[in-house]
Amino acid sequence: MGQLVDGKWHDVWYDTKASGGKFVRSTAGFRNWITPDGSAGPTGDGGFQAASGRYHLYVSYACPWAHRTLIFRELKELTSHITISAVHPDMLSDGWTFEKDDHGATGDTLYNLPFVRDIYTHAQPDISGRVTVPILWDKERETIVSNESSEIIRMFNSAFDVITGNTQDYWPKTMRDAIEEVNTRVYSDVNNGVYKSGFATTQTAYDDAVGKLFATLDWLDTRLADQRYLMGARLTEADWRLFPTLMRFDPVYHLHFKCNAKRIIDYPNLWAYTRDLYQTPGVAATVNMNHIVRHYHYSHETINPHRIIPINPDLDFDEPHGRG
Ligand SMILES: N[C@@H](CCC(=O)N[C@@H](CS)C(=O)NCC(=O)O)C(=O)O
Repeated sequence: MGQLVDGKWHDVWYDTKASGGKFVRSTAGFRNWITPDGSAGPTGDGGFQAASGRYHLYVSYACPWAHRTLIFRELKELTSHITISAVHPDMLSDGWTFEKDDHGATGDTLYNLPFVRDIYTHAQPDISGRVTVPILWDKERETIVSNESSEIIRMFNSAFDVITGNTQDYWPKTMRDAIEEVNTRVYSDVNNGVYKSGFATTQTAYDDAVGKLFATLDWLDTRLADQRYLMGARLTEADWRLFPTLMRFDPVYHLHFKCNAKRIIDYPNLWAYTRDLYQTPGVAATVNMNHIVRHYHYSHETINPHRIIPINPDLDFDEPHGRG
């Protein structure tokens, strides 16, 4: 774990002193958009036209933010158009690495570089900032298009439709405001809420985060009592943004991040909904439970100094869900 300062690697853990023990996630630095015609998107520069084989996705199977992008790559039939490299699950003093393993870590299939930080300095030699995944890479211009997952999934949702012929829309125009409202609460209290609980270094910061987390899980369980998906009958990006956190909750966050008031299997609607989403064609292939469990327990020395990997519940995500 560390960050780049003027292109040089510094091995430092998250600093929570300045924020009263709270974990504060930094914002992503590359915010360009792939568009069908190469015109500029809502932020960043233009010149990133959708094309088959031009773009590459660097992911960690452990990372919930990267997981969203893998799901959209599957659902939008982009697997033969956007190549991927998957990092090693252990994130230690060198940050994410391209070591290979037998469980899905591929190495850097583009440049054969040793560390993910080398991808950032390849894009910008004097770069400062955290070295995060996912990274959407442009092979033609040899630079990073975006390292912000919420924007990468919106590009995947529509920018390649002419190439793939897949016009399934997970961010329909008429539902955007309502989706945003759910996304905002789910991001703050659930997706990021588990990290705020787990990385808190004061009781107050932990109490605040974990209280909001379970209040929002209760709210979601009630919401899902009489509708199949978060926005009703239609599957949208709101569901795909929540799902990666639900998949990791019982095996990792419950114990490792002290999110232990309840498990997802204790919520009848949320648990059936998690299985429903998991059983959506293409999605199971994006889940690598080995990398998920290994990454958190092995990488976060401040939380689990002896790096013991716990036994974990044997969850059956394939069990019939009875929804829809
Ligand atoms: N805003 C980013 C956040 C990505 C992120 O924080 N990824 C984590 C892995 S789960 C990471 O790479 N952390 C390394 C670090 O913070 O140094 C996104 O959603 O794409």
